[in-house]
Amino acid sequence: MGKRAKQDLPLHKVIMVGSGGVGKSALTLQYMYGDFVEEYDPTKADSYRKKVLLDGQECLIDILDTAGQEEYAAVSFYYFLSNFYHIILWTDIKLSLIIIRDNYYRSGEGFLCVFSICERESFAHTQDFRDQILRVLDDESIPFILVGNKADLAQKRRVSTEEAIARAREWQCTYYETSAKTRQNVDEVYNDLMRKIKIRKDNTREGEMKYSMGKEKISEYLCFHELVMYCNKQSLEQFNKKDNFIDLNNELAVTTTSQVHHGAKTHFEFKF
Ligand SMILES: Nc1nc2c(ncn2[C@@H]2O[C@H](COP(=O)(O)OP(=O)(O)OP(=O)(O)O)[C@@H](O)[C@H]2O)c(=O)[nH]1
Ligand SMILES: [Mg+2]
Repeated sequence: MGKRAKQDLPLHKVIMVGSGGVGKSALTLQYMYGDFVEEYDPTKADSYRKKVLLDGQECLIDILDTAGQEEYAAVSFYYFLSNFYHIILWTDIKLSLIIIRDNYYRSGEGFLCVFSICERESFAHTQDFRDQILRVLDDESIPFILVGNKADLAQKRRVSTEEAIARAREWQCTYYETSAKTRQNVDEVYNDLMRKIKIRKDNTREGEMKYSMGKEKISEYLCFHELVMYCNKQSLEQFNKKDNFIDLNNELAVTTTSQVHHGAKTHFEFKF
């Protein structure tokens, strides 16, 4: 790779969505580190960044690996909030979770919507994820790929390739079958999504994404018990290194992880 500074490289932001246990983390870790993780450790929210070559050009990929099991996202969010509130109503948390999830989605430039070919329920849930994403972004042309994972477990298949292709055709998106275990189609699916993101940016004025979030829009949400952290670019970069926030439009950070507030208190202003 060349000597170009990391901050000059184009950055493509990918979000992994899908039900719990379908292999979002396993795919991410296989792509990032070339490892397959056998154990199932449900995710709260993790983000990864890596310098990659896409069609001979250096770029950065940012992957946000989300929680498929809502309880896990809720638990981490509860611990985070409980540092600020003594009494929190569960309904507030549920509402806040939806808002946080919506903000996640707004920060994404492309989505991998993953199900397990061995589990029909996870295939059914892809419709919910698709609906949520389109509701938030209001943009049918958002780069989006349907991913049928665990293709190595052919004897346990419960969703046919034809059925998945039919859904992808209906959504006018691409369908891949992957295996985080054998690495089948793992690089291909991330590269294809980055290509779609890049084409879209190239076609949009100065690479500005239509769904970038403005401060005005954020303020609409502040009437809820949402934690939104305003910060300057320097603090954002500091926290970037800790991998525990979501970069929104280069000036806003929202997070559900409990670790953040320890360092963040001095740097961020909390608004409710
Ligand atoms: N055989 C096989 N097992 C897989 C594959 N992908 C994931 N698994 C296994 O499935 C289990 C769940 O994988 P995860 O990657 O943790 O699932 P997840 O979608 O991140 O789940 P949440 O974080 O709860 O949303 C783990 O035990 C993985 O080892 C695959 O392609 N093939
Ligand atoms: Mg996970």
